[in-house]
Amino acid sequence: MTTAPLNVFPEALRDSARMVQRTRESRLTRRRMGERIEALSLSDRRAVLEEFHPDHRESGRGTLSVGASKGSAVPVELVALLEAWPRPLVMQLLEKNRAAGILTPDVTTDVLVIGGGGAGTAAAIVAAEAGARVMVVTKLRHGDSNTVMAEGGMQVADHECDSPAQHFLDVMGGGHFSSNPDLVEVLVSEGPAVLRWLEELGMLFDKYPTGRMKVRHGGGTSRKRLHAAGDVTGLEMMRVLKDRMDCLNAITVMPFAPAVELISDENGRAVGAILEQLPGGTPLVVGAKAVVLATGGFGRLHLSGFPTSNHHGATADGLVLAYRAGVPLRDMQNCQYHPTGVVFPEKLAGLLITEKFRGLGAQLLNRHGDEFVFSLEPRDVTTAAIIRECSEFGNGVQVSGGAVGVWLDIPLIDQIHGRGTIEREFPGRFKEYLRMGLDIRQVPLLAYPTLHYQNGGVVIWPNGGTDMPGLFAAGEMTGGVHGRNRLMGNALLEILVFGRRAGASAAAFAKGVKHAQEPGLGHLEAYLDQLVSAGIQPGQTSPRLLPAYGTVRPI
Ligand code: MEZ
Repeated sequence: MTTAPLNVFPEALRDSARMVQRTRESRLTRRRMGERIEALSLSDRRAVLEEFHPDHRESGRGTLSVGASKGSAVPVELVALLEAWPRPLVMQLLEKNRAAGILTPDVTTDVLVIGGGGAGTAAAIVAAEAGARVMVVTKLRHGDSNTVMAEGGMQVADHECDSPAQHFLDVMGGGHFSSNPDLVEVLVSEGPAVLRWLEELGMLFDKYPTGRMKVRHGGGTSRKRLHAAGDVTGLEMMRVLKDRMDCLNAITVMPFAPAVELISDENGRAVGAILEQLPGGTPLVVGAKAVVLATGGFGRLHLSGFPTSNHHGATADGLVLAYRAGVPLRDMQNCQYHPTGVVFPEKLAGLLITEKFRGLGAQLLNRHGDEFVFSLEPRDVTTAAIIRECSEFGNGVQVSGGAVGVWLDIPLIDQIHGRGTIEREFPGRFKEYLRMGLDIRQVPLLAYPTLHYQNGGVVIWPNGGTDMPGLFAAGEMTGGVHGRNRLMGNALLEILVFGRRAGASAAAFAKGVKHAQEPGLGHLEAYLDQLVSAGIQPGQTSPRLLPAYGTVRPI
């Protein structure tokens, strides 16, 4: 047994890392004999979730006192944003609107897409292909999003042993039967067509030499249906989406132009947005016949102080805009903590260690090198079991600075599938960790749950529409597809299925309407009235745009 690679760990971690090496052979033998740690019973799952999943902490929960979902429990960090006042630039334009009775747009388009990740880009492509004039505005650069950070893959039921019906059952069960079944039906039924579309666009999926797609298991799935491009699936997806958009040569993209408020007409229809261009904050009012919101989730709010796997722009901007316009939210109290975020090295804390490692056999182990949970439970269950192992049973590995974690035994993968598998299947992470001195063919990684995904969001209809006429939404900022818990690989599918639908619906809607006669901020006036009635005075402002520690330097 070689111990040299373990020297990369501080002294305090090495003894425990050695235990992982010591128990590996016997764990492998048990696996070869078909023995595996039992999955939890439904009642045990419920018990561990209720006691240890962060969603169940009273301290993290607040109640909305205004808006369409008044009375609902949502994370306290989100209450602060939804009950804040508009940004100063919007207040100035509100005064202008009050004086003139109208907010005249600086530019117009048919379809305004807010957000340049996978869902927004898919929506823009489909809307432009349907003949609409399309403008994409994005807070950072086109493509900066959780999409490009998605590693492990996309679920699609395309193999003989599988079916959309089976996929439907997995999504419903994984979400504790709380998803909107109409949305789930759309998700799973359109999966195979989305896969074909991506192949036509040139996306390079993992395949056997025969051309057959490789598929893997994800947590909580009854079939292998995870399609991946190594461990850079989202990056590869975004590559082909951006290529397609560029080739259309018909879509205007404005980077560094976050939307800070919607505009509406006298009938309450969404008719554009106010942008606060970075750096400097120059306003731009965009008039549109239809608007698609696809701004992603809220990971960078660091709920309950958790680290996050999310990109810097994930600050719930679209939720704020839609909520002020009267669109209700659902399942907001249910957040996804990915079971395996990086603990060591500390400078990568919270970054994703993809579930694909577990899909290929990597096991979760406590400080004694013992497996304590079936590694492919649904995500919320695995997360709760890790937190219990560390906090209740004291079996976590302590890192200086107070962090704690459990081991993910990655070297096991090469022993199960043959040498070279780790390098081939995880080309991105393999090189990244090697640069940090961690050869993941030889050493396990230390992991702990990290805030990964917003399960809930704005209520949408199967066509991507919302309760506000002219406003469509797609992707992580929407709720209902995953219910209270998302299974791995369904987010990349969702952004494309519902991004495409929102784009098609917005283009069709735009064809049937004219630009607003009296664009303005009537919806905002109504929301401010509610804030005042609830005794909420000006002070905090939202949307926040960047986490407190984020900066955008002049370029
Ligand atoms: O869907 C996800 O969140 C995903 C594929 C994550 C991962 O572990 O790679």
